[in-house]
Amino acid sequence: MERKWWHGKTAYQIYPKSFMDTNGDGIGDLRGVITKLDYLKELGVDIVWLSPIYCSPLADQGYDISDYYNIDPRFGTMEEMEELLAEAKKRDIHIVMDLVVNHCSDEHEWFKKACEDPDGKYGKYFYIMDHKKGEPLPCNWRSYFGGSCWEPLPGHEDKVYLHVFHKKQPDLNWENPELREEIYKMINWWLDKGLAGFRIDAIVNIKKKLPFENYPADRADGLCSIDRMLEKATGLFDFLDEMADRTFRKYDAFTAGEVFNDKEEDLPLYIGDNGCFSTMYDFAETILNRSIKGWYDMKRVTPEQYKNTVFMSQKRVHGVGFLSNIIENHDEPRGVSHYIPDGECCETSKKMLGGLSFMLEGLPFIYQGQEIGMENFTYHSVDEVDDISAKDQYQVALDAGCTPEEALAAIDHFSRDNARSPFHWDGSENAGFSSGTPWLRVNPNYPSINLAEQKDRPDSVWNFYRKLIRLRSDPAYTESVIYGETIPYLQEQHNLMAYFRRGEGQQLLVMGNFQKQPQDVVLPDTVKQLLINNLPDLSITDGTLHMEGYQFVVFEA
Ligand code: TEU
Ligand code: CA
Repeated sequence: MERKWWHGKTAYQIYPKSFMDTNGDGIGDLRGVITKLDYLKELGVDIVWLSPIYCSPLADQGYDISDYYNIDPRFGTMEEMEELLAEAKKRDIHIVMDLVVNHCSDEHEWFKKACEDPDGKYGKYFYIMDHKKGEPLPCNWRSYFGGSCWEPLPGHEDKVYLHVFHKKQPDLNWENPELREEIYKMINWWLDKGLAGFRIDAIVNIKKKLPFENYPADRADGLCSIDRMLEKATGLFDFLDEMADRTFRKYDAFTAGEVFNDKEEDLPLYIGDNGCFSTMYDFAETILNRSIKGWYDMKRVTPEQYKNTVFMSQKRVHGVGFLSNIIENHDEPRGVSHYIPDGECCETSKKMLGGLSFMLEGLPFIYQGQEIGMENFTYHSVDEVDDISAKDQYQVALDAGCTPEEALAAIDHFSRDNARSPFHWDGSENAGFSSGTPWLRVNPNYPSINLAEQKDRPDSVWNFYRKLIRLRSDPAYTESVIYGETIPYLQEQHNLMAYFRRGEGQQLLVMGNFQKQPQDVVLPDTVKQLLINNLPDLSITDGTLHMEGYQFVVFEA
């Protein structure tokens, strides 16, 4: 595997709408990001991914872009974006934007023109099909956000358009070379501006299995998951390779693919030495226990499942490429609320989870607030929900026969709002996020979980993350922490997640006691110096480590 400049870095995802509001309108903005660059530097971050800030009606919080070449005024101006790039550069921070090109907004001028003249140039930018009222739709795919993925084309009763996400996110037709040219031009325009690269949204969806056809229905609505189509689609890499050649490769840009539904044999094509992306997220743990029925039917992930799944991913990728490791992002519950059993979420367990994920092979992405241990919040009513996906899943649960309380409980845990509530800067009103009314409810636990409280407290979650980042960037440990192979240790021992990172001439041992109860662990006799411990004490007798509940340690070994 070829070594790259970004392998030893630490990345950080900003969800701009909820990061820092500087003008009191309740919406986080680019000025807010600029004012927090020193904070990111202090934490030790090298690469920053900004969720979308392009012009957008925000039907899906910016993942519905109406103008790829401009900044939404709610987030700021192009001048501010340029200032951000320049200020970040001064601090040696690389800025990465979201590339959302499976679809655009229905308010993008391409779609408006397509509605004016479906048979003209722009009609061919989308998937528009003839459809007579009362006749079956072109296919029975269910959009990710619920309902059919076909919607009547505005102004044309006899036509429908495809949207695999929300109806305000019409899919772009990648089969059309003219459309692809538009996309490449736009990507290069941004890279010319000095952008380091992109996180690439929902990219597997750009290749459709054509012609459209039905697959067996998997719910009472008669529709089927998009997954069925993705399993059958072939030829994705023709598009991805062309895109990489025409854009990323020319700039040596950093790219992180949001890849779901990947086929086992495709890993090298995505992230191998000549792959189309630099890296892609490891979602193996993220998708554990998902159910075709919906969120209401999803079970919690056990520590054993977590461990075994992570080890499988690590094995699969070693020597091939570099995955990106996360415990959460803007689409997922807060990692600490999801992977740590209910009632056991505390600073010690938060540090353990962060440590276990951070010490793996791959590039760690911290999602804003993760570094202070932000948690899910509790919904009191469905009216409090903003997330379009959660709204749909509430209805899915009701349709399946859940009571309103059960349906609320399902979205309470999985709603994307959990991760999108504003960042807790301090204990002042609105957690120091905004002087106005925040666009989304601030988690009421901010007086106890906030950055100001944690910064000067040496044993805080925040200071623990800093230690992890420092270890990653310490050149003395590059061969083990960055390039070492992950070798499970005592994998059979229940609720113990332990592994070696074995590299040229050096080895580390990483261990987390993934339960509330203490447990004893026999240490290998190679164990040397202790590098990290999430508790003040360490108790070893006769080569056995007595681990407290959720204790996490890293040794040289
Ligand atoms: O998410 C993509 C996404 O959620 C699905 O593509 C994914 O395949 C599915 O959940 C797996 O089961 C991205 C963004 O991160 C999200 O915020 C957007 O809403 C979405 O794309 C549409 O742009
Ligand atoms: Ca603002």
